[in-house]
Amino acid sequence: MAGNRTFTMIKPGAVRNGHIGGILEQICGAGFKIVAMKYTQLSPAKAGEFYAVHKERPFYGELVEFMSSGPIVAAVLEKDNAVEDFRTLIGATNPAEAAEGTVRAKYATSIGENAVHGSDSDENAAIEGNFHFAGTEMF
Ligand code: 3AN
Repeated sequence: MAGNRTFTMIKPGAVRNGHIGGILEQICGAGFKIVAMKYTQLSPAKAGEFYAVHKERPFYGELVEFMSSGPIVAAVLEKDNAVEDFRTLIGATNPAEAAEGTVRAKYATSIGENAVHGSDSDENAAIEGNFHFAGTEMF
């Protein structure tokens, strides 16, 4: 994937709370184009693999349990400066610190259940997109 792409997941809490439509509307309204998307559920093993970088963190078990607790929406998004602009759109990891109007300020309920994931680098965007999608599923 090129540097103008990022990867996101609408997390199980936001899906359960009925926010898929509101979040997608905000993402598309901010100028992101959806180049891949699926509604799916991660197994605990898959969630653990996705968040392997956090394995040593105290919240890892809780994170894996939460991320595999229900369906998610996974998507690859395209826009100039996608990674940085998307992280600005979603706001800080902790919703209490997220700027007003950001996705996490509007839809997150806690630092653990923070509504959406957004890649933190072009390199990780490519790894994470390829983790969820085959080349034939990205347009
Ligand atoms: P971000 O998703 O903003 O890049 P990271 O990479 O630091 O944040 O954390 C990955 C995920 O781990 C977060 N989206 C959040 O769900 C969870 N997480 C981070 N910090 C905590 C924490 N202190 N307690 C519980 N969960 C956390």
